[in-house]
Amino acid sequence: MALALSLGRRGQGQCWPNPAVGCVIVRDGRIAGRGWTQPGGRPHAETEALGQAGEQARGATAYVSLEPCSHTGKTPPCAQALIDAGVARVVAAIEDSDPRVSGHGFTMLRDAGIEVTTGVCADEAARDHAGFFFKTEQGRPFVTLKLASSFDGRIATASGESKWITGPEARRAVHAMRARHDAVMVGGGTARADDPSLTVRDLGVTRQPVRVVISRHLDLPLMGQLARSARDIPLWICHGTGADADRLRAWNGVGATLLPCAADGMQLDAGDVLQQLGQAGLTRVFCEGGSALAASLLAQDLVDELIGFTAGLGMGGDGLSSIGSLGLEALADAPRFDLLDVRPVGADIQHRWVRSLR
Ligand code: AOF
Ligand code: ZN
Repeated sequence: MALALSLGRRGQGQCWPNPAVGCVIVRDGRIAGRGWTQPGGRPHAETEALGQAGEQARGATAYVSLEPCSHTGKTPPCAQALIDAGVARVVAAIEDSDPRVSGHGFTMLRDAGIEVTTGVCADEAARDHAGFFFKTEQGRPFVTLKLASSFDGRIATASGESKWITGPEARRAVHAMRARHDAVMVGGGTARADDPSLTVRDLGVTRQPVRVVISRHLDLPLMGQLARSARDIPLWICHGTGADADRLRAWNGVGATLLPCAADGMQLDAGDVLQQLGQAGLTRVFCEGGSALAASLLAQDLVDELIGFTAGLGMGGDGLSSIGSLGLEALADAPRFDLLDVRPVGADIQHRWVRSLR
């Protein structure tokens, strides 16, 4: 199952709106087939592994990181494929949250006389599939917030200088993280200040993550890197319903996808933005700031994983804080996270945190 889980993770960021599943077929103690969900979400992991195993699947055990599907979509159900291949036993990590499948896959297999074991490495599978589970159960994607800052949590000097706070190794680690998410998201302020391209570079990815920019008034540079590449790499802009018609036309003209979202005071409502992104199929979103967007997400308890890169330099209280105002009075109201792991990356420190259930 550990192998099935790690094969499945190869598909993260590549197979939305579907979950990234892994499958290993074992016959007489030897691996006969390995598979994972393919880019775009199909073929499914089981189909891939069964194709490799061929006749070896007869009497074999299939290890799958998610319940095999039971619905007929664009492809026939994986549960049926496992039955037809003559698999004797299926070991699954966790039940599928898709109402078309949820439990029916196991029933189909058992009804066909296949021995089914579930719940193996369920906690790890729940983490790996968190994006897909969030989308099907809450309608929004899993959100990772990345903040790269100085020792004192600043992302720019008072004059706005921000390149570069962390070193090249940390930036390469960020590109690898982008690749494992369906989308990279920034606020309009960051898009204006940094003119980012938000692509994955030097890692040989086949499917670039969608670039998402949150900008209520659509006041973004039409000459920038995002606009220039919008025909080749998806660019989605979440904007307010009152955005200027000429700007809407212009962004439509450069190839951006426009998603109208509800506003909440001066800004877009982060909850509605995420619902729109979930509806559009995204399961895992990697937010890279800036401080205003980070604050809106945190204020609404919408950050599931927090990744910090901290550099060994101090920028002082006149620098821009990585998280904008939260208006907190009591420390008890501060969004709290539990430490997952820490590692040095080049000259910087990477620390990962998960939303605390306390
Ligand atoms: C599996 N193995 O590798 C994946 C599964 O749109 P379709 O027909 O491709 O079906 C998508 C659904 O299939 C998705 O919502 C989820 O329930 C399941 N994904 N199932 O057996 C896989 N990716
Ligand atoms: Zn399937």
